[in-house]
This record gives sequence, C-alpha cells and structure tokens, in this order.
Amino acid sequence: MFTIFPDLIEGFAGKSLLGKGRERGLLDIRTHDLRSQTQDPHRSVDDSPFGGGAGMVLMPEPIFAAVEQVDPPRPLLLLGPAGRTLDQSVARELAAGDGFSLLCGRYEGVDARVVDHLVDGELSIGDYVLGGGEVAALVVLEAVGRLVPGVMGNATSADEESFSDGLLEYPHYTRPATFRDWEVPDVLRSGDHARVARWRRARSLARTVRSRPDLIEARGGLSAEDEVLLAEFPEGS
Ligand code: JF5
Repeated sequence: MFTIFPDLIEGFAGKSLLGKGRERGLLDIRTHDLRSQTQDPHRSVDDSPFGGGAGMVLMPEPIFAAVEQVDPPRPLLLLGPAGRTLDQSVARELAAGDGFSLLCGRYEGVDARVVDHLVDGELSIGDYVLGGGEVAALVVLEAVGRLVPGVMGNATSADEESFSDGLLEYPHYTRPATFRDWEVPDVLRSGDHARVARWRRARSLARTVRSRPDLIEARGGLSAEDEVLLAEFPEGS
C-alpha cells in the first residue's frame, strides 16, 4: 500500500480482523509512505496542474521512486472511481491471487504518467468521490483480508457461500427470547435444524426479493424450489 497517510492505514490494519491475521502470519500488509522518497525540504508530493485550474495533482517522482524502491507485488492498483468496481467476486479474485498493491490518490488526482506507465489497473469502491484513496483502500483490505484462509476461521466459508449464492442474509436473533414484547420466531427455538435451514433460506429469498430485486434478476429469477420455500414460510411465519 502506497499512501501519504501510512499511520491511518497502520492504525486500522494493526487492529481488527486484519491485525489478528497479521499477528498470526496469515496476512502480509506493508504500508509505504509516498513522502519517504521526496528530496525537497518540504517533502512535497503535489503540485499545481499544467494548463491551470483548481487544486493540486500528485507528482510522478515520489510515486515512481517509492514504488521502484520496494518493487511491490503486482498488480499495482490505483484507487479511484475510474476503476473496476469492487464486489465480492473481485474481492475473491484478489484473495485467491499471489498478492497485489494499492496506490492511494489524493487531491484532484494523480499525474497521468503514473496511470499510463506505473500502475497495472484501477480499482473503485463505488460511484462517489472521496478526498483520497485511503478509505477506499481500507475497504479493499477488509473485504479481501477476511477471505484469506484462516483469518476468520471457518465462519468465512459458510458466510461466503451465502453471498456467492447472491442472496441477502436471513435475520439473526440472540437472547433474550422476548425483548419488549418482540419474540424470536418459534422455528428458531424448535430444535428442528432442517426446518430452521428452510426458514432461513425463505427469509433470505423474501428479503432479497423485497430489497434487492436486481440480485434475484442476476440469479435468473426465482426457481420453482424458491417459490415452494416462499409458500411454506410466508412473511411473518
Ligand atoms: C481518490 C484522486 C483517487 O475517490 C475515490 C474512489 C471513489 N470510489 N472508489 C474510489 O478514490 C480517491 C481521490 C482523488 C484519486
């Protein structure tokens, strides 16, 4: 990871799930300060744009120098809205690969020669503008890190299966069984594991139909089996 805010990245990657994965030697996350290679007294990383206009642009020299100094894992991906949008498939691909590096842009953008001659691609986390790539990089790290075997224990595989299934999660409940008159559905306390599994599947389907019909569309609509489950467990059952 290349950034002008290495402390920000380390503060997050040193804690949480990523910190644990690192301590266990499962994740190798390295942060590199783009200012480390600056030559001037002000340690400048940005300058005004040729052709005029507002704001500043990240200069090519410190970025090329920082990257060439460490010869990082490739692909080197620049965070920014021009890239391929991160989703669970992209996260899975990155987790399954041999490693990758992230470059965090800032200000109005990065000198185009970095895009043309240094990075291998661009990665977005969605269609909105951020002040810099750092928060986006943390999103990528967390989404990918939790998929690395061992980082989350065996909880990940099951949970991952449910997303690769393209459905939203079923509702979860814990104690107390009654909270302010609101009861946990009887089926979850019945001890009938097969029935619990069918109820959860029905709730996932119903929730996805209601909130994310695009995901149902992407799966090619509801199957006959899906329809049967929805009929067995109507809303409120
Ligand atoms: C960035 C120059 C990058 O704004 C983003 C972003 C939006 N979606 N995904 C990433 O990245 C920060 C700011 C300025 C380049």
